[in-house]
Amino acid sequence: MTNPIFVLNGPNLNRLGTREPEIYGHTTLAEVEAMCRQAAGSHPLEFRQSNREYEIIEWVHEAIDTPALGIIINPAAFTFTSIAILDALKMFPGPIIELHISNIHRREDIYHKSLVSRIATAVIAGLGPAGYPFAVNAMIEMVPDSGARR
Ligand code: CA2
Repeated sequence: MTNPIFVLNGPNLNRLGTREPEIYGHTTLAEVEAMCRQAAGSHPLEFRQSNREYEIIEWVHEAIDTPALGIIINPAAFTFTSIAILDALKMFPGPIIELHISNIHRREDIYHKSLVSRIATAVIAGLGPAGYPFAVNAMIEMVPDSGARR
């Protein structure tokens, strides 16, 4: 059994594609999930979204215990506020890709200081929804022994 890739999404991303298309595009989160599954091929993928910090922490613990091959996380606003998610991610021994649809560094100051970046293996920001399948491919290639058969 191949270890799954966890793709975790934070608050408000369930509304992707409905507002601010100039920043986030028109793609919905369901479409982002389909893009990830296509990139993953036969590789197992857990794709989740929550507006609750607690739930995201629980999912990181699940990724640790499973264990997941790697975690791709768009923590959304929790990127800038959640030491609890940072602490949970620190316990995960595998690769972590922090992902943002927008380029957070081109935006207002409040979006500049990610707590997660200091422990992330890699950071993807500004590629739009295309960043997700890019991250899935990168994760599979990052772990040569991932057993991916596509
Ligand atoms: O660019 C990203 O992916 C972000 O993580 C999105 C977060 C924002 O707080 C980060 O700075 C960057 C916000 C997500 C808001 O979700 C929306 C959902 C529907 C329409 C517009 C935004």
